[in-house]
Amino acid sequence: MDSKNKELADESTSARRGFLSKSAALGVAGVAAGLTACKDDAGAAKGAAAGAAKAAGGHEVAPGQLDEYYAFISSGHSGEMRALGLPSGRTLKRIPVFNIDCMVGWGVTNESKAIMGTKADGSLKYTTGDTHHVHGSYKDGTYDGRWLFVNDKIHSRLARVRMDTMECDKIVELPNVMGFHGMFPDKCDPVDSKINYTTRVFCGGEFHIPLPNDGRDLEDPSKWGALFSCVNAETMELMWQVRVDGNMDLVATSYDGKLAASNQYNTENAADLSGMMSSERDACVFFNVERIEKLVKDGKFTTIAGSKVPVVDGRAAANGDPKTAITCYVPVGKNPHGVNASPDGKYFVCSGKLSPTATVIDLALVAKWFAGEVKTPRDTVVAEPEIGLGPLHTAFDGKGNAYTSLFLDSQCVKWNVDAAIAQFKGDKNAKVILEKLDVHYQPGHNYSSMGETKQADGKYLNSGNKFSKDRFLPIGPLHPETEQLIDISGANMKLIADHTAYSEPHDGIIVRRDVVKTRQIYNMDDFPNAVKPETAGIERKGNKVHVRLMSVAPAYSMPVIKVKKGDEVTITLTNHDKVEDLAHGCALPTYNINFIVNPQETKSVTFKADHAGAFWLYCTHFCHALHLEMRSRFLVEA
Ligand code: K7E
Ligand code: CUA
Ligand code: CA
Repeated sequence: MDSKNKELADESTSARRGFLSKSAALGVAGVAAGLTACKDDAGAAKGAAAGAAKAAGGHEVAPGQLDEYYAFISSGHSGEMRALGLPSGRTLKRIPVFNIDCMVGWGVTNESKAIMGTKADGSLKYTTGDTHHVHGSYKDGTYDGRWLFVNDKIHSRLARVRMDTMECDKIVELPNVMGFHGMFPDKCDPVDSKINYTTRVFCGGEFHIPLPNDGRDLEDPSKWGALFSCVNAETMELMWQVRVDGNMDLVATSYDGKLAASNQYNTENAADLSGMMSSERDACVFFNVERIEKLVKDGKFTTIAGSKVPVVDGRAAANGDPKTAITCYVPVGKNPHGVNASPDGKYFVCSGKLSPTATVIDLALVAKWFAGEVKTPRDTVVAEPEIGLGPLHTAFDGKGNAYTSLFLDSQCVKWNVDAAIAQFKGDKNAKVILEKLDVHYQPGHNYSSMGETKQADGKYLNSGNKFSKDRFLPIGPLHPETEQLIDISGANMKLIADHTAYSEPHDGIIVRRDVVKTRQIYNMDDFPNAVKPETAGIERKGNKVHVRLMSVAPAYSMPVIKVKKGDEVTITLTNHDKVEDLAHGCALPTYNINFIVNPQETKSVTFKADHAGAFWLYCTHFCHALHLEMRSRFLVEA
């Protein structure tokens, strides 16, 4: 940094302090009051905890008090992930993943583009996304607070979000997969039970395609196929893929790490609607993870075209002997949607969609089938109760009850798993259906508090409804979705709140707040390109100009930045403010640049200075009473 810049930085710091102390003394500045309040957040959180407990029973969380749970949800074709507080339903954050977000600059900065993936010319490879399923990483059967994973159905990508910063840090594209829909992390290693945490993420491919999809077999869909993929959770690289018969939809994993499964609505391998509905039963396909990895290790795999990922054959024809099979196709109700693991680790429940049933599959029996001790895959089914019309997804309360969304009935049905098993065995007095509650309207996923962990606590159930119709003030043709919160702690389900959601959340998880440990301020040294006083300033190499900028409220380190028309300009901005919540923006008119930097964070952008003139580089994020004055002149000489 040249001495002038340093002077400016020092000056702006002291100017800010001077301003703040003065305004605080006068008692006029909301900024100053806010900053002071931030410092005592430990005490504030304690008070809020007591308050939240008091508010139990209702969904209202009084001002200044904190929610008991986070909900992390998908957003469908808006391409992001969202964080809400429950029970209030307050939106806490939109986490851009596959979409472009000009508030934070996701898809604008060099760093986010590198995560999203670029073409040779540096532009984004994709600008659209379709997120359906969010799941957290596990340890010992419950969330470890490390990562969230989310799928992109359109471009078959898996993304990872760090839970400490709630930002996406990696995205991988699955080769030879189209319509990557269901996804679930594993909870344990299949062989080494000491590895009792997530190391793999399983991904189901929904649409069958020519393999490879290079123009061959266009007229013969019977030759097309779908792949089940495994991604290394740490490196986010592909480990292996399995070719299956039919398609895949949702994915579930067992607590012992040995099994993963996907429901299949197109066992017919059909290419049109009537064909996909032609069989009376479809399937839930189970994967024997240990055997798959043994095949891969022994080199018994192929690869597809340019991909190096090992592909093993999981089709029924290649898996006739259960003792060596890597897949087991369990017949379930027609065109199922959804497969969910019960928190006691014993069962997977697969809903019928076109059959009014849910199929309960006993995982111990699946393991026995793989050992050659069970006659047919269908013998692993221990219950198949009739529960209502259009059953899709099932959540659990940890007390033996299941809650299935009924799309056609617009209801949530509560049923008892043990009673369903007793009924299946012939007990005519078994009371399977406990209650049906109307939801508004046409529910897709539902999900319960901690319900996909061993710590399912049976407090809340969220019903994500696809149609809201008359539920909210009209806003034109496109209605919001309804998210409805149901209290499931008592004998009866109680609908306690509606809130809107912008289209279109599918699945989510409800996580106890103590699981989530966030960082409020970055470490400057986490960013190798951080701009420090000694490196700040402008550097030219031929027509490449690097502007190394620092921000300290309410100024950037350079009041004037001069470049020449035609230069390739990189602006790297490090926010030197250390105060929690003190982010700055960086917008450059005409040049389509807009991003923010959080405290101690560094981001960069690169662009061609192809318009001569004066452009005000200004702060977009309200940071200070002199926020509007926080701007520098970016001068492009003709
Ligand atoms: Cu049912 Cu994509 Cu999980 Cu939508 S999926 S609801
Ligand atoms: Cu810096 Cu607004
Ligand atoms: Ca079917």
